[in-house]
Amino acid sequence: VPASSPAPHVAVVAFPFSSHAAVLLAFARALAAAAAPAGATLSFLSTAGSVAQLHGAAGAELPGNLRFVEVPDGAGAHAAKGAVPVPVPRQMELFMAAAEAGGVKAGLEAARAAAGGARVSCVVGDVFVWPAADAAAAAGAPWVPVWTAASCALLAHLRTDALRADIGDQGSKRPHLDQRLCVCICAATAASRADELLVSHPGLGSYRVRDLPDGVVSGDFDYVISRLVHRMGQLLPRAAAAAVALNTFPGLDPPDVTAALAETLPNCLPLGPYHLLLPKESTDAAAPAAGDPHGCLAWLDAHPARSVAYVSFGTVASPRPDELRELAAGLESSGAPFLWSLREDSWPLLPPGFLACAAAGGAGSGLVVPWAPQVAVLRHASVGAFVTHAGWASVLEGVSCGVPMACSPFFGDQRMNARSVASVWGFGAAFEGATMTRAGVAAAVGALLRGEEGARMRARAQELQAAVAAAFAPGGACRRNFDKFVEIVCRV
Ligand code: U2F
Repeated sequence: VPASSPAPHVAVVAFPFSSHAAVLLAFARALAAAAAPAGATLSFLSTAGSVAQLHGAAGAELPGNLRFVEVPDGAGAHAAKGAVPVPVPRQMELFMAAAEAGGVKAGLEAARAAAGGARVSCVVGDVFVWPAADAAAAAGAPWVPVWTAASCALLAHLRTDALRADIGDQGSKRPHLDQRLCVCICAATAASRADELLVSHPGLGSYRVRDLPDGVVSGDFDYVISRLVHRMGQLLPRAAAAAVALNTFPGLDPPDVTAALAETLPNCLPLGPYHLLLPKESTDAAAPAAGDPHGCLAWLDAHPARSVAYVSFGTVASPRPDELRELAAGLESSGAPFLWSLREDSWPLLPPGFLACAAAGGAGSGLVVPWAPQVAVLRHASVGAFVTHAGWASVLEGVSCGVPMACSPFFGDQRMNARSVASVWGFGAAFEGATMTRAGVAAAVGALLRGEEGARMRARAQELQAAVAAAFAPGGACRRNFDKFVEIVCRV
């Protein structure tokens, strides 16, 4: 930055749901550190609820040049004290309506005020919050979007209109909420073309119609996320001129996916997994004692190498009660020790005596916790298998730790991620039919920990782990792409 130019002021706009905001905050912290020499300040825009959650998270101490700025959540009267909790999809609708009706613009103004009047010179943000593109344009700043999920899912959203024209509406249900207010059902595609490979759609030839994310050709097109990603897919090619950050590393996406994306978005910069962009000290600081209140790492220390199955379904999905019981029984009968991160509101749904029995020790015993420091857990030498919903952050964390996985996708992009894991990359398996049964779980865990197929999957995961390590080594491809990204957002 020339001496006469004002210092860059970068606004980072979060989608304040599921793991999106936490992933973007990791990205923003890395950006703040890298842009500090250019004198940059960063304003991280999210809702009050999300900011409170991020503040509470372990290791979330902010760098001096990064501050939180609140944007409207749109909840208004719904948030009145004592009111019934608003289901998450409704919260998303309210937030997006507010964002479109001037919420992001108001956030940019608040960021400017909080920065002593320094105009926002660049708007970086989660692509989901597409109204940020207009708000940036109105503020005379470029919009540089950050995609948090898989490249193939982005491709499906960019091609939604073409896919609908080809395949039509395959029907099926929308994900529903149970009494725990968690998304609980997978929108299975039952239509006749479900098993067809998408060979006539560049980059999507390895995926079947049934693997496409909800809201592309199946599910409820009116559901908040379906509308959001559809609109985003239409807008992105027009609005994202300078760069698009991708949460992937060179060598992971097959060449046809990369080429198809580049045709629509020529300035993609693969620089993920984003959590690896953080300076090493801060990831280490976020790991043991402070971030591990339930003693997962000490429990893992007591087990032999590659003997434990780690189970987690991310921040939104929960198995149906019947499936939860099957999973519990399957883990017990696998004979393997397991560490299971499970929301506490699901504990009463476990089979009677399961928790006591799991804690008793011996074969098939385990530790059930409401939250685990997942990255540190997956890095631990005793973890040999990962039973996951195939949320994108989890897939990346698993592969960057070289852990093979068994995927039980629930909704959204998870079926597509599971298909990639099992059929494109080959470092895991997917539960076919999308439900977990006792026998299926026991077999999958046993195969990953002890079988020949599991050994092949582990070897494949370790190859990709090495590719991640190379991409993040000094001078590696992700480091170079991140430098480019920093240079773009610091141009004032
Ligand atoms: C949505 O994903 P989720 O938030 O449900 O799942 P992930 O993308 O896998 O992210 C979960 C994160 O939460 C962390 C874990 C991941 O970074 O390390 N975590 C943890 O630290 N401890 C725990 O006990 C449990 C989780 C959506 F549902 C997916 O379909 C999308 O792929 C995803 C990205 O857009 O967002």
